[in-house]
Amino acid sequence: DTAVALAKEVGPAFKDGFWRKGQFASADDFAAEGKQGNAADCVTAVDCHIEKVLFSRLREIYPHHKFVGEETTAECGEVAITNDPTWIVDPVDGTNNFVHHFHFTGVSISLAINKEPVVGVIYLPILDELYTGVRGQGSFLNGQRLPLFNPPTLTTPTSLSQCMLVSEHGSSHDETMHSRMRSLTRLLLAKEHGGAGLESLRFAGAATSDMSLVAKGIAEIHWEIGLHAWDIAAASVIVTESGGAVFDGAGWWGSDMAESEREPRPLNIWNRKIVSVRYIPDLPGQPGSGRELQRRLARELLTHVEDIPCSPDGLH
Ligand code: LIP
Repeated sequence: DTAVALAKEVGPAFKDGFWRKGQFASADDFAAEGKQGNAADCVTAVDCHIEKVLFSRLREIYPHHKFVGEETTAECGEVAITNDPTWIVDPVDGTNNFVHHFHFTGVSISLAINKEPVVGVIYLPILDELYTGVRGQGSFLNGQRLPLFNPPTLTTPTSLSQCMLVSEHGSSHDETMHSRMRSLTRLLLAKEHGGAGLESLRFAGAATSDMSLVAKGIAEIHWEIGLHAWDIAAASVIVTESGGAVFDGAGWWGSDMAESEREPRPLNIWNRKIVSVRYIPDLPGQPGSGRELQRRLARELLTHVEDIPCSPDGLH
C-alpha cells in the first residue's frame, strides 16, 4: 500500500516532466549529460526529483530500512546489499523513452527482504497502468488479476517459432553490442540452423514495461543482459506472481513452483542477466507441462545467445 501510494504521489511530477510542464518546463531540466559521458544512459531533473521524494517519504515511514536507487547509486558508487529490508527504486525506468516522449516509461518500486524482492509496484503514468505484486498474493494491473488472458485465448507455445520476444539493446553502446545483435539475429534465424526461430521480436525501451508485457501474457519471453537490480526488482515479483517464471542465469524462480523445481536460494536480481517467460497453461491431461515448457523455451533461447560480459555496477 505504501509503494502504491508513493507511486501515485509522484505520478503528477512524472507526467509534468514527460510533457514538460510546471516545474519541469525548462529545457535545462532535460539537458543533463549522459552518465559517464554515455548519452544513451541519461538522467534528467525528474529522475533525481522523484528518487528524492520517494526516499524521503520511505525514510520517514521506515527509518531502519535500507535504500538502493538508480540515481543515488550512480552518485555514491559502491553499495553493499544486506539482508535488511531494502527498497529498490528506479524513479524513471526508460529515461531515454521519457526524454523522447515515448510512452513506455515508468516508476519502479520494490521491497527486498533477505536480498529477495517480495513487493513490486510499477506505475506507467502515461499509459495509466499500475502493476502490483506481493510474494504469494498474485499480481494485478489496475486491480485486475494477471495474466490478463486465460486459456483458450492464452496459447501453449511449444517452440520459439510461436513466441514474441521482448528485448533491448541496452545503454552500453560498446563492443558488446555486436554480441547482443548477433544473439538476436541468431534467434530470429534459428530456423535455418535446425532450430525453431523466433516468431517476432520487439524493443520498447524499458525493462519494466517489457516485463509487464510478459506478466500480462502478451509477450512470451523477455531476455536482456546488462540490466541493474532497480530495472527488474519490482517486475520480477509481478511476473512470477502472474504464473511466469524468471531465470536469473543460474536458477529458476516461479511463485508456485514446487521446492524441488526451484533453486534453494533467493532469486538473484543482482547479476545483470535475466530471462522471463510468461504463464503457460498445461497441455490437456498433462499437469506440470506448462512449467516444463517455460524452461524448454528459455533453454532453447539460451542456446542461441552469447554470454555477454557485464561490467560491475557497484551493487554487491
Ligand atoms: C533502462 C532499462 C532498459 C535498458 C536500458 C536502461 P533506465 O533503464 O529499462 O531495459 O535496456 O539500458 O537500463 O536507465 O532508463 O532506468
